[in-house]
Amino acid sequence: MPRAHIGFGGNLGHVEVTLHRALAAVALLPATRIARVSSLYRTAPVGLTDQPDFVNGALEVETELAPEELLAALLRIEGELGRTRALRWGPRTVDLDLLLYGDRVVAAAGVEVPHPRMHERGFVLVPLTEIAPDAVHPALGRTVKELREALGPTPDVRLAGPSPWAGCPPEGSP
Ligand code: PH2
Ligand code: MG
Ligand code: MG
Repeated sequence: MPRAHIGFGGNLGHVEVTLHRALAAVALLPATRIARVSSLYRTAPVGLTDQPDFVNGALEVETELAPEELLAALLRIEGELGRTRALRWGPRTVDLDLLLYGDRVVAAAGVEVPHPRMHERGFVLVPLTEIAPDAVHPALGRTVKELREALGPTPDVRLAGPSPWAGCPPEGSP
């Protein structure tokens, strides 16, 4: 089954509750199974710095949904959890970004995979390295771990504790 990686984050409202609900919604998508979830990280805002810190993480799914279908589902979940798009890079209740979809490179209207800025961002690469260090960025030809190392130190990305989803699903479950 194809394997995809999703970055998630938020900085408005009860962030950890909202992220938990977002993960629950992903777990309920058709033909989709959550394989790994990273710890949660408290991260300084990037882009627009005058906003609250974010909580960020990453997850890995196995899915039969096509990249466009998965992305549409993530946008729907964002909307259901109160996401509005007032300001580019501005504060949000929840953001679900499709980072990687196996070795697929997709550049179509509304769908860009790998995520165009993932390799520049500590708040993406630190959690992603935790769950998928050997995943290869198909456009750059480098592993997630190599991309993370190329960033150097990331003091703005601090461990905020294990995700409540750590260990889900348990080792060996189908
Ligand atoms: N998302 C952005 C812009 N800036 N900064 C942090 N720390 N975490 C994010 O998830 C984030 C951001 C746009 O998606
Ligand atoms: Mg984003
Ligand atoms: Mg987004």
